[in-house]
Amino acid sequence: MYKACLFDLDGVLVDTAIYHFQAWKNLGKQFGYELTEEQNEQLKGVSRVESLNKILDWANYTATQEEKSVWLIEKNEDYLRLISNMNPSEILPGVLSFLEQIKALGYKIALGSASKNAEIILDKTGLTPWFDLIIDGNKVSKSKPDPEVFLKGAEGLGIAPEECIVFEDAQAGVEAAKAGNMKAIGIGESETLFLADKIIPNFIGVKAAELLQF
Ligand code: B16
Ligand code: MG
Repeated sequence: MYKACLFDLDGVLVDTAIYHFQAWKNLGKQFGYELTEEQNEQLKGVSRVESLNKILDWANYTATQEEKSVWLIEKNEDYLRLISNMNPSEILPGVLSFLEQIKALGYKIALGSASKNAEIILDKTGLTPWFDLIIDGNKVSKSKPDPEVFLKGAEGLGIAPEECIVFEDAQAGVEAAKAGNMKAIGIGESETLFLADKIIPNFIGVKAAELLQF
């Protein structure tokens, strides 16, 4: 009955959260703020502009529109520098075997990421050929937990939302999948992903045919 798997990128297929963290930390120093790892957790799956707004809130800093525009560009330039050496070794453990299994089982595969840099990351890690469709931050106007990114994925594949399974590491992403009438498999901890239909810690040793039974 299920025909497509829709994957979030950061935190599911690759771990770019460390690079986002470094780039936001570097930026925070400009207004004297030290971002913590706990706060970085809350930025997972959140768009670039919303992430900046959250950090400014935590720092209690009222920025002008001009400052914000400059900082968004600076953060992204820093991030692009940090990911410039990414390579296939940064694909998270078990992911390639899982993709092989679902391809063999006949599932369509799409990306549903908030990142505007998703295509660069997929290319650098060699993941691009696995995808029938890529929906990223450049193709949506509403951020997760709005289901737009996943609904566009289903529509682009020509598959009903009810026949799609989403893989997400962020609470906002799981909410987006559920709001889109899809099954959600959380990758990570049950404390944050409790709304998911199933939760796995990672893809190591996962048998797709069993996991995708609902
Ligand atoms: P960018 P995902 C998200 O990707 C990241 O988790 C989040 O930390 C980041 O702020 C967002 O992409 C936007 O990324 O600045 O590259 O456009 O988890 O939805 O794949
Ligand atoms: Mg993510």
